[in-house]
Amino acid sequence: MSSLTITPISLALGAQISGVDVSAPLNLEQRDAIEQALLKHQVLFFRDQPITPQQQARFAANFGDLHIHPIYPNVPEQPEVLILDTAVTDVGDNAIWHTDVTFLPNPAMGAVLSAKLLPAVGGDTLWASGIAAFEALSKPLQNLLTGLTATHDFTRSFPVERYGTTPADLARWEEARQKNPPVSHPVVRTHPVSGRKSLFVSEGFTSRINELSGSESETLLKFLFAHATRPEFIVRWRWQANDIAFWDNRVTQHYAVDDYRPQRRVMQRATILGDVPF
Ligand SMILES: O=C(O)CCC(=O)C(=O)O
Ligand SMILES: [Fe+2]
Repeated sequence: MSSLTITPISLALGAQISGVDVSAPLNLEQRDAIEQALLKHQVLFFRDQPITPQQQARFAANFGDLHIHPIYPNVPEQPEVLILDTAVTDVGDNAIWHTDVTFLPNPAMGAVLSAKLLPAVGGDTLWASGIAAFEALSKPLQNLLTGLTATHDFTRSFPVERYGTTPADLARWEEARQKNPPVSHPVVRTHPVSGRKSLFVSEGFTSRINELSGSESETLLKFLFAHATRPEFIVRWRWQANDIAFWDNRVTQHYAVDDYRPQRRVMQRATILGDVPF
């Protein structure tokens, strides 16, 4: 038996987990208990978990292959761990509701984020449950959305104006853009393990609903972006240094509140690849 303690912190999603050392190798029971908790609570929070990039990558790799981000800087000796440091990168693109890397044909199943340096106050992160959002829609709208597909576009969150300011950055951005052409995903995604249905569009990357006219798509997406992020479907996390968040990126979106600058904030993320959404 694993000795995890799971304390829900909101009704739609989010639970705090104690009784495990994330920096150490997990045994099978611990791994499975964490996976079960993730399926149920969608985002897990662990307190007081100082962790090296190597340990973070090892923890994340319990749940799948890791992704190397095309744009964000990474830890040189552990490139699967990216660095979000306000002293290095304009991280403002995370202050928009988004699901990570949905510009990939197989977006992340999850991500593990570690808080390294925090402002005295501010810099919270919010997660929203796409399952709660979908279930709250009326049946007719659920039926309309099921079967539709949407385009997810890398350049919505990584526009050339912000990521191509020097010739070297421009070359990196251009390569990333060519390697990540727009992709289509279902508007309503079925969780590959739990079978639960989730709204799978987000402002960060979703540019249009393919089967609708331009103005229909624009209006419906505007509604869905607002609906998906209603307070009822959200958990807000107030970070302490050495906290770790682990979210199910298949059924959630998140928003990093950009209210603390010019204070510095440093986070590190390991991103776990998932399967092709259906
Ligand atoms: O900095 C944060 O709190 C979250 C940033 C983010 O969007 C991510 O790590 O995927
Ligand atoms: Fe993100």
